Amino acid sequence: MPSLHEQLHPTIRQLAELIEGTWQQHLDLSPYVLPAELGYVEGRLEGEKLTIENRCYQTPQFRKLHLEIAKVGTMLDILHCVMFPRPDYALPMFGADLVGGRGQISAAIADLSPLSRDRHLPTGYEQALKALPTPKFAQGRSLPEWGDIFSEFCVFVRPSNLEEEAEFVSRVQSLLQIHCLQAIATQPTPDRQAELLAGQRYYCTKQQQNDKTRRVLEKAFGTEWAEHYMTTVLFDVV
Ligand code: BLA
Repeated sequence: MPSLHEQLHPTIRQLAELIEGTWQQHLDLSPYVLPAELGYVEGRLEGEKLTIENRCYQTPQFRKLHLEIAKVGTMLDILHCVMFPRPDYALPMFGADLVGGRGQISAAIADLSPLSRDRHLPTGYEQALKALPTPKFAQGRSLPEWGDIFSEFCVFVRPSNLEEEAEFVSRVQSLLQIHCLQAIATQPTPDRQAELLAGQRYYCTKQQQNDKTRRVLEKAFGTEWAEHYMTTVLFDVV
């Protein structure tokens, strides 16, 4: 059996490798144990096999680093990644989602989303993000109505060709590099824990409203399983 990684859309596989490589390069990773039975799962969606593979770590700054790849038969390849900060670190939430099918990526989104009460990114992040080249994509997509969690630096596009796919990968690489370097230079602020926890709850509650994700999971695994997975693995509220 070839591994799931080898069967993925090349851009999705490239991004998965880039994310894991960047984590290994900059962060002090230890294992993060997922709830039982949820590391590798298989279900069926309209006769097609849905396979999900999870990679999870924790670090001194992050309570959970989650990289998930999923494949629905030959139709749909998905990369999902979220970096959940420990609430005593005033860090934003990194999130990325790449959804592709039949050779075409239909949705590519990546952001560093603020969790603080004032909904601003820390100054160091703002400066570094403003210094990046402005990404140019022919087909920008508009955010769903739950998308008020994302920052002004969020990129949400349908890449038109291979150059734009590469441009998206490069943007994610920049976001990850900024995030890792800022995070390891950040001192904990335990007095802000309640505020940051509330920000993380708000973020997760909004992401749980993504009906497109929910529908895929419900069709393959049922309503209850989808709810459990979305609230304990994808966007667990601490
Ligand atoms: C969209 N997510 C989607 C779509 C699917 C999934 C099928 C629709 C694609 C399209 O409109 O072209 C499915 N995504 C999944 C599944 C998983 C997944 C099944 O992660 C997991 C098993 N979603 C995230 C994260 C972000 C995110 C971290 O998981 C952002 C940081 C965003 N996905 C996101 C957004 C959309 C989307 C904004 C578009 C939603 C819409 O247009 O209504």
